Amino acid sequence: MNCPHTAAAQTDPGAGTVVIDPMVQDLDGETARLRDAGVLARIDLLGVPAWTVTRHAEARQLLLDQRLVKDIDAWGLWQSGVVTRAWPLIGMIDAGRSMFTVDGAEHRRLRTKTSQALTPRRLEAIRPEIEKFTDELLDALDAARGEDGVVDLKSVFAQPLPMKVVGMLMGVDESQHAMLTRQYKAFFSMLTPQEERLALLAELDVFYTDLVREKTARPTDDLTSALILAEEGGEPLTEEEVVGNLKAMVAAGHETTIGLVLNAVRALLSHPDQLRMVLAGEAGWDAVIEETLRWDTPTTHLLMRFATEDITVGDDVIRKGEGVVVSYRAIGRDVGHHGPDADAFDITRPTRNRHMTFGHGPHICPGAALSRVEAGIALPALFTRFPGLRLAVPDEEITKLPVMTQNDMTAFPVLLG
Ligand code: STR
Repeated sequence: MNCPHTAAAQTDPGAGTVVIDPMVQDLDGETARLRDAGVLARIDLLGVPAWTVTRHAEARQLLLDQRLVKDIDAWGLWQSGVVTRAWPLIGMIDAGRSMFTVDGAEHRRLRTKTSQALTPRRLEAIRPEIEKFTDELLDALDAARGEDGVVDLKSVFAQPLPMKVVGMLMGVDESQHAMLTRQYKAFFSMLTPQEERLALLAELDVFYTDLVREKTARPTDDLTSALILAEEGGEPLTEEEVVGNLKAMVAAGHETTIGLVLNAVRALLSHPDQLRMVLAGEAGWDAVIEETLRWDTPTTHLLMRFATEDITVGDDVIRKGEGVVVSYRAIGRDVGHHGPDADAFDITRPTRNRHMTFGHGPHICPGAALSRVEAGIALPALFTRFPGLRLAVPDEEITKLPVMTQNDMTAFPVLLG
């Protein structure tokens, strides 16, 4: 395979290697191939080899294994210069010092305030604001209907809502939301040339650094200001660490919740009897949210962790220095964990709450409760306001964005009824 992305030429991916498609042409097919490739599978990410774990139990075990770390300097292919900043996925790993890239005691130090700010109890305080954003965006949806009645539920509703919420939490002014949406879209898309991606990441670093300096000078009641202030008796985070946490929060809070809301709407519209059950009160919205999280995970693959020692998993050995991806979408479809019908969307499934889509262990998603609150407000509000909501095109015509790690669609054209 001709690989322009790495410094050294890569050999053909070996037999049994699943080549991850940057264009995401057939996500269900690829998810099934990964599952069939074994508990641990070899994958090819744009010419770069890695392991991926495709089963619930083994992923859980690996996510607790301290021999796997997030520090990119533990990666053999990085140390040897085979992988460089020219590789399009590098921004998913080499993202600056933050709770996303550090382990152990330092990780706890970086993450404590964020997780404390996002507990279900603390989130109750911002529920009214999320409801207000939702109502405003539902009005916008109504107003954005074209002559033919069609409106894009993604760009008008599912995308701005999480941006408004994470923007409010972190203290990012509304006037910057469109810029951030545009930049993250380009960051995640495999169609963006790498020089452009590196340039936009540098621009974002300047933007976030300015924001952190502004909040240092004039603290407000947002989480960015809280991150700047030292813990009682503790070491304050450095500017770089606050910036790292801020950008991780905005990127994660924005991108993943779009997927959750849209994937839930899509699942319900293509399973009308289950939608009827929910609307009749025979099943809860929480069941819809959990089953969507399991069945159509917003994060397809989580990059990456590195082995600091050889790690044996079944018949395979992850060698010291090798990279490990967690393929959450395959894990949600684990028949050993969810039963032989794991590929079916079923909100009454007994295991629907036993997914691991937010991860496990020390790095478990600190925004999990927030995303549940957002989706738990957005979904019922949408279907209450527009009970006749339906897709404006056949479901097969909905296309995925060319994004390798996130499960997101190009657009979601609907008729509001
Ligand atoms: C995007 C680029 C950046 O500036 C910072 C981060 C750190 C957090 C990452 C984010 C990334 C990409 C999407 C992630 C998020 C954490 C959760 C989210 C991986 C690399 C998920 O998809 C689970």
